[in-house]
Amino acid sequence: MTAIHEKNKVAAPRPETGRGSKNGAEAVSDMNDRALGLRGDFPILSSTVGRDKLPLVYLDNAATTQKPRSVIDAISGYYERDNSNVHRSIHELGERATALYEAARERARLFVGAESADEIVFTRGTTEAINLVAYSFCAGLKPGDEILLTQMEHHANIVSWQIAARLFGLVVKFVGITDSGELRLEDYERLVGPRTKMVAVTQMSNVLGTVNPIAKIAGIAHSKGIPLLVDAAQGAAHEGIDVASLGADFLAFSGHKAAGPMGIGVLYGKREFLERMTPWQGGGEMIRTVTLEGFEPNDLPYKFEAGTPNVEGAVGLHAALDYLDSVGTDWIREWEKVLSERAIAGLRSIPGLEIFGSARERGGIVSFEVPGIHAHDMAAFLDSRGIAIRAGHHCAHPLAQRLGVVSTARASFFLYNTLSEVDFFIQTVDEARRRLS
Ligand code: C6P
Repeated sequence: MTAIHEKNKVAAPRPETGRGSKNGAEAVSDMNDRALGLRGDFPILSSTVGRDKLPLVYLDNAATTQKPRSVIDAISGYYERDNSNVHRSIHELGERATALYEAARERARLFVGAESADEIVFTRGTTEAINLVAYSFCAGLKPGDEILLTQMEHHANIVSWQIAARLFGLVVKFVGITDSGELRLEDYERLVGPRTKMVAVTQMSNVLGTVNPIAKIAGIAHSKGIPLLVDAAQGAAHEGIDVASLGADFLAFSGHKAAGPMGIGVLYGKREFLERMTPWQGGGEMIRTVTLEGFEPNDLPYKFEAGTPNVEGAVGLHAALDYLDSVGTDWIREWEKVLSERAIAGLRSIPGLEIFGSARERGGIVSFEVPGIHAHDMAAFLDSRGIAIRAGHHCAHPLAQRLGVVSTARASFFLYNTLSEVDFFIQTVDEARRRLS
């Protein structure tokens, strides 16, 4: 444990963070103790950075989270004991690897609350999952049909549809956002029309931290018979997912943003839609038969998994989902709320600093700007103190344009961040303001 993570350095919690039946300060202190304990599960968090060997303060969790020992061990254990190609080889290792791969699919089914493992397609991540739906679903549409997105989407949930629109002659429309960074729900009533064939929205904005009212949006879409795709890249590990209560017909998330490895992600799709959709990539495993004249696609979900899959990724994802459920997504959501409320309160006390987004429902992502200091300079200054944040447009150009900025600095939290880290972060942002402006 490093100096800024020391329990005795935890500052008194702010009164507005009180929760639960215990006295607020006590409850927050208990949660902080738990976060401190959980840090021990993540080997990288005890490492140091920079020439001065500073303790790492990792606040770039929206870009990717760190991985617990159980995930690292699951991946190396797979290569030490079980590695083989899947669904192909009639030998013991082949069968073991296949069983592990399919067990991971069942684990993902449980995590998202899908009815059947056939509705779980492994992809490289959220981006590939959305591209898959944008291509395969839109291939069945007619020129002039419409896709309804929002202005706060990540490029993965914009450009995939724009490519499909170019290929199939579709029209892409956008729901706007308010000055507080919430969706203009009234736009749905205005923009959903007879040609709307898909509504797609992010569960949580990767810039504003806004948590969107997915069930309400699903209600609007479903009342007109339109399916809903949820981009759960920022929601999966932080808000929890249940496709039935969200009303998601499609849902995408990435393993690496949920304590799992890179290069693996999940697409959930309702059977009725997946069955009607055309395969998007051709190759091994996705076919039942092939002749020189054509092919017969395989059953779900293999129809959408062409080529040798990322088995190590699936094994690591399985361990990650076990880990998240052992901590509890309710607890993670509550803790990140405490951390972000504390960060927002602290940042608000810094003269001139602007925070982007003040939605009523928000998660552990805070974007900000100190006028006169470029976000990259802010990030570099924080890095010089061992604090990792992200600076830039966060792959959301249209949102940056709506906010009137080129880039912002962004801190994002996860289950292992502590009150002391938040306080050190605020102190260092203020130091940057004094030194750089
Ligand atoms: N956002 C961020 O720092 P991939 O790259 O496929 O794992 O996830 C794409 C993606 C899709 N939707 C949302 C809401 C996202 O936040 C992301 C990834 C990272 O904000 C990298 S740009």
